[in-house]
Amino acid sequence: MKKTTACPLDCYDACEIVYDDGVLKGLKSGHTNGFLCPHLNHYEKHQIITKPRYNGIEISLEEAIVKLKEIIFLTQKSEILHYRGSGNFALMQEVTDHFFASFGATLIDGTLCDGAGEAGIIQGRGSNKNMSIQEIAKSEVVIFWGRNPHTTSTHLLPLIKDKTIIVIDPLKTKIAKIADLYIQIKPRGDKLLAMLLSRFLHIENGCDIEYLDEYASDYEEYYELTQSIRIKATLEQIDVTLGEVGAVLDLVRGKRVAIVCGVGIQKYSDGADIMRAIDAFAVMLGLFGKEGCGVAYLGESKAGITSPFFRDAKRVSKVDTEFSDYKTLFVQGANPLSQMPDTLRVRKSMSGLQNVIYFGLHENETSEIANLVIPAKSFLYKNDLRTSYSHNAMMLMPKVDERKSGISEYDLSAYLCREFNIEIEKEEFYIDHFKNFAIKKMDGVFYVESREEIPYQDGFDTKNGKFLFLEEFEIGMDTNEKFHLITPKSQTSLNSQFNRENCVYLHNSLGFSEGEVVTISSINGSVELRVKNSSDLRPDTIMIYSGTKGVNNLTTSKHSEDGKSAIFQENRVEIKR
Ligand SMILES: Nc1nc2c(c(=O)[nH]1)N[C@H]1C(S)=C(S)[C@@H](COP(=O)(O)OP(=O)(O)OC[C@H]3O[C@@H](n4cnc5c(=O)[nH]c(N)nc54)[C@H](O)[C@@H]3O)O[C@H]1N2
Ligand SMILES: Nc1nc2c(c(=O)[nH]1)N[C@H]1C(S)=C(S)[C@@H](COP(=O)(O)OP(=O)(O)OC[C@H]3O[C@@H](n4cnc5c(=O)[nH]c(N)nc54)[C@H](O)[C@@H]3O)O[C@H]1N2
Ligand code: SF4
Ligand SMILES: [Mo]
Repeated sequence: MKKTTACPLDCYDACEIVYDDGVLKGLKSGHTNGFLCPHLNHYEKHQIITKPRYNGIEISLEEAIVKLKEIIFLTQKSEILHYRGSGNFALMQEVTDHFFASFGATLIDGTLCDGAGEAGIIQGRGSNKNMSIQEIAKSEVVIFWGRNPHTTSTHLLPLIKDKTIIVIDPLKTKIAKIADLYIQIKPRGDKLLAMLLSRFLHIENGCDIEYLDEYASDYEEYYELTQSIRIKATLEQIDVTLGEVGAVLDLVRGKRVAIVCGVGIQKYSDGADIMRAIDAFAVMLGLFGKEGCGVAYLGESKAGITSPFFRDAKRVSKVDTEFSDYKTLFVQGANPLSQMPDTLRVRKSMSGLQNVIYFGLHENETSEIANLVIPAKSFLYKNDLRTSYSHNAMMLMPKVDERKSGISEYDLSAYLCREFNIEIEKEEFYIDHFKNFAIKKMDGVFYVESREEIPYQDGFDTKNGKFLFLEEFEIGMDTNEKFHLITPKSQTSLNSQFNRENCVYLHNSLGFSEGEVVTISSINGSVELRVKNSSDLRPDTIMIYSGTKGVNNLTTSKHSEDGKSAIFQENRVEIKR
């Protein structure tokens, strides 16, 4: 029998799916027009963990959850850490927070993903409300600024066919190759470029003055700030020409423009300021609150919804978690030994743990070191629902089939709550709680009620309703001779799930042979990888995809200045034969 559900992965598109007797297909009438990406087309072919194990020996699921109970019982509450990742993005995944927080364990906060950019957005606008895919469809010009749509947002592609496309990215992505204008900027140069664009827009009388007077009255002060930038030296530093700056302005002036940003721009300590400077350029153009205009980023997929699972608890950052402060670590839907920054630190910090419990679908670096492995049920075999960052719908994800192996997050939490005398409601109670934030509209689809189709129509959510421009900034670029490292998303994996990449990409001109093994090193560590040559990179930049084993040996566990976020592209690297 056909049943409708939605993809649970942490992806912009949040596809609706029809499940028909073991076959997954995109829902034709859905937000994503009926096609799924390879991750979901091959979803059931990826090997998953079916058998629980303790100290390497297979045990039954019943034995595994009893073992989990014993471990929790025998550890002091203050020595238990619950670490949840974004392997499954649906709302019921958080039910384990309810148990662990009520029990008195420590939980995590901070982010490995979009936090720096989000902080910059909130500083400027007072809130983080996203431009939806439907609004991007109404624009005339789309600027892909540190976003790679052929890999991470394929459902945007049919919507932008006839539009003017500008791409700003150090990597010549597929979209860059077909763009009307492509700027191969130096990594981290975006804040300065955005400020220069604002400055020249003002010089050329291109600002939307009426809009600025009403919603961003400090624009003259901001213009003054942009005047402190030395034009020639800065353009050289970010490797952009004056002609390119002019070309952007020529293409956007008077047009409905969508600036589609990704996480690529903000994997740096000043990621918040970078995002805020891009937002400011959009404000100077008067792009907010209008149809087909605005800035799209990841947004907040849970905007307008309060979680029934939130409890006060001690929380530590997932960016630099000191695992050695704990005896028992419970990892759910995450692979911290690969995806957290500074893997060598993480591994050392985890080495003193008495118990590592891995609760997930696939084997990976973290399941490898776990002494208790509990298989989860995939989204097809449990009840859930989800919202998205790229549109405002709420999608139901009912169980579409039965599978004996694995346990759902709800069932595991309900068991633990029962054993430790913690109250928990029935599963339907929580599903209904979430559903109550949505209303069914004319098209028969549930939408999160409080989310607006076009946000910021009546100004911003700051105290005085006006956009808050940067008042000071640091250049953020340096003269370091080492290579820039970029770590974008791969087409074949979803971070460390599915088929992971295993190479380092170098510019042809560097003279390395295809397949040669090189050592890449930073102040944090090193990794050996095979070379793939590419002419799509800048000669000063090397690329290792997110999810590649060992990539995070190279990255720092420092936080972004704002937003409690990891900064995967802060460190410079060297290449050795
Ligand atoms: N296939 C696939 N899809 C995914 C994922 C995946 O792993 N695989 N991951 C999902 C997740 S968790 C997320 S957060 C999203 C993220 O999706 P995106 O926002 O698209 O993120 P990235 O691929 O990290 O970076 C996007 C682009 O930024 C560029 N970039 C890097 N540094 C800079 C810079 O300094 N300036 C500029 N202007 N550009 C820069 C990169 O070259 C890349 O082309 O994707 C989601 N979708
Ligand atoms: N160098 C570098 N590092 C990065 C990034 C980068 O761009 N560069 N990107 C960062 C970003 S944006 C993100 S979001 C993080 C992601 O990092 P993580 O949150 O660690 O995500 P994944 O690597 O996808 O691991 C997800 C795990 O969830 C499990 N899983 C999947 N579905 C379920 C389920 O239903 N239940 C349970 N219990 N488990 C499930 C899978 O088996 C898998 O082990 O990585 C970050 N790390
Ligand atoms: S990973 Fe993204 S594009 Fe692929 S099916 Fe899921 S939501 Fe759609
Ligand atoms: Mo992410």
